[in-house]
Amino acid sequence: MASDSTLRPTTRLRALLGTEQLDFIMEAHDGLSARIASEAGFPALWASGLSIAAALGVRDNNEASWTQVLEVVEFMADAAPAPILLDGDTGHGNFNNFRRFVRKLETRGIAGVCIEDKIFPKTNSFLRGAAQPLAAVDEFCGKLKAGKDAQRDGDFVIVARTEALIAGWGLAEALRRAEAYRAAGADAIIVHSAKSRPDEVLAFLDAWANRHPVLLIPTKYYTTPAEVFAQRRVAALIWGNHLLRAALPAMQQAAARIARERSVAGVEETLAPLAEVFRLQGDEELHAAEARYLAAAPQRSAIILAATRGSGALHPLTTEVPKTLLRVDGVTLLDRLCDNLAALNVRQLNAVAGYRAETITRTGLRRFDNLAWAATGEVASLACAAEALEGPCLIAFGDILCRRHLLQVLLDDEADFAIAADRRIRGTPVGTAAQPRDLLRLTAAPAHDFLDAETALVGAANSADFAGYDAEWIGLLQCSARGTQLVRAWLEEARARPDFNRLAMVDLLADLVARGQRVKVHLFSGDWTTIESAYDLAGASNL
Ligand code: SPV
Ligand code: MG
Repeated sequence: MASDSTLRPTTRLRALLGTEQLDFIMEAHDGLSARIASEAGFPALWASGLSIAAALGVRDNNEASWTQVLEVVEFMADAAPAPILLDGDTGHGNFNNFRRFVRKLETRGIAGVCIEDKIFPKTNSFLRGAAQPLAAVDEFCGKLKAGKDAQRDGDFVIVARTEALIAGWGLAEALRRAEAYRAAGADAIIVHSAKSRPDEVLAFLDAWANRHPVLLIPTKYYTTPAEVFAQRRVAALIWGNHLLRAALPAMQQAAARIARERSVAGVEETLAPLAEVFRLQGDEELHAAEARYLAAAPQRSAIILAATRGSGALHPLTTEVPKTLLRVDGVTLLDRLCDNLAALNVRQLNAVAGYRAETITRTGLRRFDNLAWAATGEVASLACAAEALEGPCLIAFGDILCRRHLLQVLLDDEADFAIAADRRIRGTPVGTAAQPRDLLRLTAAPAHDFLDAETALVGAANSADFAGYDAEWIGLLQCSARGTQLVRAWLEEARARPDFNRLAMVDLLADLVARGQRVKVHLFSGDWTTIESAYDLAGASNL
């Protein structure tokens, strides 16, 4: 019954105290050691004050505050199914502090607490034990009663530990105290001893005559066979500090050897493999939970059209590289776009290269070459990457610079076709001829030009005459899986057109709309630019 994991930890610990058989309770001091002890099959754990303090790097003198202890035992309870009996030292104050402590332990899933009849701040029983003052019996009994009255779960266990033998007050005093604590409501008694022989403990057990459950901590009289205690119907033996002490030489030897050898190669095979660390942390459960609860990450891809050298105005800058490799603040347009897309979970990045194609070598970027780049347009370039048109896909110009949120809005859009547009059509520097732009006509131009908004496309063209247009295309087309297939089919069909090599992406957009496809338009204000001149390049830093 004690190991029935459907029962509350409190109920399991209580049952363990009541059985005829001798049980073994293992020390643990953090979540990891609690899990290890629990896996080893111990039906309950002793959250040792000594070990918790040592693991925290402090002394067993109440140097760790009671709230810090609470934090530790909460990790332990979360990590291990076995019920936890906390070494509560002296109860962290008087009756009032103790009853509050009991309530808090219950909320953290702790099954029981043991308090000892010493004075706060206590010292470990094996350090100058004979010099340690004991609490007044009445005061300690009041503390036990307050704890029992405070517990909300009737099965929560409170163990009273007498230090009468440790302090050298003798058997009669140990018996007197144990009886007083039993009468005050303690669920079990611990009589502690620092002797290497069990005689005084056995004398206690014989006189006690099993009138109430007893637990022992045979740290010093460890050579006594457990059978001796089983015969006297001791409820449980607590192995008080052994996992902590097992870890110490392992850590010390590994640390010394690594320092000495200036390498970890020598110790590697003596260490737990990382896989064991992950197993103990429960990674497998998380992995399974992710499959259940996390939406599958969308398989996003992008095709970047990066074949152009750029207009004549840029030629002094693009002698060696295509336009997409021009740098703004030291980073190429292509890298910046790819980095942003990668940060937005776009896994498959493709680019169509043309002019100086061999200079596009970014790792992880799949390159398609448009060998006829000098005589063809954007659509012909896209057709070179037709086989990459699979699943949701973003088609992007390689010469744009835009803020990441703009990409995010499009990538998150599940419409078959979604594009980004700027309500402000970029001007042309004074004294130069008006440059043709990718212009859009929209169903309804929003009232404000400073708010991001959403509308739909009516028509599109590359034109130097802005009249009748509502916005400029930002050079980004997000297609759903279905949209991508439609684009692929459209490209197949378009290849037969006599003007195929001259087609621009806006022609594709216009044709989609003409065929009744809805092209959703996200309107932005600024937050992007294309590079068409050294003037644009200089201004791009501001973005
Ligand atoms: C502890 O483990 O912290 C104990 C047992 O209280 S002993 O160290 O033996 O006092
Ligand atoms: Mg202790």
